[in-house]
Amino acid sequence: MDLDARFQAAVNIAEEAATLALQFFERRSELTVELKGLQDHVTKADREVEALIRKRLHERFPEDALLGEEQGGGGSNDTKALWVIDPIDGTTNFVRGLPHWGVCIAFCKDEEPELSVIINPVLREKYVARRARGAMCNDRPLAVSKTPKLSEAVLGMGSSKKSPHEPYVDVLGKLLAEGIEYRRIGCASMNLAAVASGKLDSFFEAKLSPWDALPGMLLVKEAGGRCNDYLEGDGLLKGNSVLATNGPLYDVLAAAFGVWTEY
Ligand code: LIP
Repeated sequence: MDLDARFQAAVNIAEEAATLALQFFERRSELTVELKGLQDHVTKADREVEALIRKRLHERFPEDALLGEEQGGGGSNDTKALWVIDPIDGTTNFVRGLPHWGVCIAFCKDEEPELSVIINPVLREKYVARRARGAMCNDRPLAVSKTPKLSEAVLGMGSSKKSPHEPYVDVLGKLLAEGIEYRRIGCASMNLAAVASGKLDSFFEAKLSPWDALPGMLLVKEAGGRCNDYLEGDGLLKGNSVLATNGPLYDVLAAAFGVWTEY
């Protein structure tokens, strides 16, 4: 299987898709915003960007399976060669004109993430990662932070209507008592890119889909970070929680958030 060809194709396709997404972003007042659920938005931009990515990937690698936020796919028997696509991660930010959103593509071979690309065209940031070959932003190597303790940490936090809000409030209160600062960016991939870049020390969200999680988690791992095993318990099909850290903070945060999963 030619992973080098797939990596270069993913970069080129993500760049073309990000250009289209940015055109929609600049004309977002013309978009009709639909609701998939409470505070869960979708527009023509999401659908057309995903359609473009799918078209280009199928043209190049017709034998590969595709799993995307808007069109689905990727059944349990499609794990040998699977593309995972979020055409616009951070749709709520996108429709409101906030800059924290990204076009996300990852490729998994036998359920092992091999490569990922995340592009934020507003901030002009292109993140790439290859398994066992590192992570970069705009061709510069990424490295996680070295923050050793919670009282010095800035944590990324995410939540949605996919999970009850009580645990989020409860655990956040306990962490604030430990001295943390936190940021609520509203886009999983941009949180994970910030962890990989050393700008945040960790990111947690109780339930995320694979297209939100896998591209950025590979970035964090390849930048020297430590993450939970997202794919355990059939995460690729059912989703899972995400804890991505700089390493030194993993155990204390896994203990704090571990209570979360017992709710
Ligand atoms: C979003 C994630 C975010 C989560 C939202 C939503 P989308 O992805 O990036 O972390 O809290 O509920 O899932 O739907 O904008 O691609």
